[in-house]
Amino acid sequence: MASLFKDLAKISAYRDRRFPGTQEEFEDALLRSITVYVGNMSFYTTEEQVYELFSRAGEIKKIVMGLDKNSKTPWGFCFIMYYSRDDAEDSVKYISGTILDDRPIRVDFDWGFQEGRQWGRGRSGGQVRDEYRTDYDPGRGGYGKLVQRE
Ligand code: GTA
Repeated sequence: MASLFKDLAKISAYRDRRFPGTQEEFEDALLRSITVYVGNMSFYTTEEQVYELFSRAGEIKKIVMGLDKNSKTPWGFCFIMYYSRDDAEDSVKYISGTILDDRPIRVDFDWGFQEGRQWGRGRSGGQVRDEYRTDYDPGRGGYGKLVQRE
């Protein structure tokens, strides 16, 4: 395995509160996973654009676009499943931080896609962190949802 990702502290800052296992199992899943999560995407970015960029790291098995629970439309994140671990690692190493639709995207190892994980978990239907956002971000629906309600 590539040495960069032997250090668990570097592998992911994100912890999924809904992972059905121990911390050790979670870390083990991240080290073996062939799935990556992509965040900070524009709501307007399409699956075709994601495919085009991420297939540069290797052959893609499947893409699942993240959706708003209410509108069922793309909501700025997605999961990408590769066929090989090396390709998933390349995607985190080389594509994270690059620009897609004028935005720096974040690519993170993911423990594995399961049905239901494509939905935003925020009370508004979108992503949790978008609810707390206070800046105006035209690519992600304007102000954060809580600010919009004030
Ligand atoms: N692999 O970084 C990630 C990642 N993120 C951010 C979401 N997902 C991710 N997967 C990987 N890496 O399947 C996945 C989730 C889920 C789907 C949608 O995307 O596993 P979500 O973004 O709507 O919800 O998920 P998630 O991930 O559960 O929320 P998050 O960002 O961790 O927030 C958790 C807690 O932090 C909440 O209790 C919230 O109250 C609090 N919080 C988050 N952001 C803020 C903030 N800015 N201010 C205050 N509190 C905050």
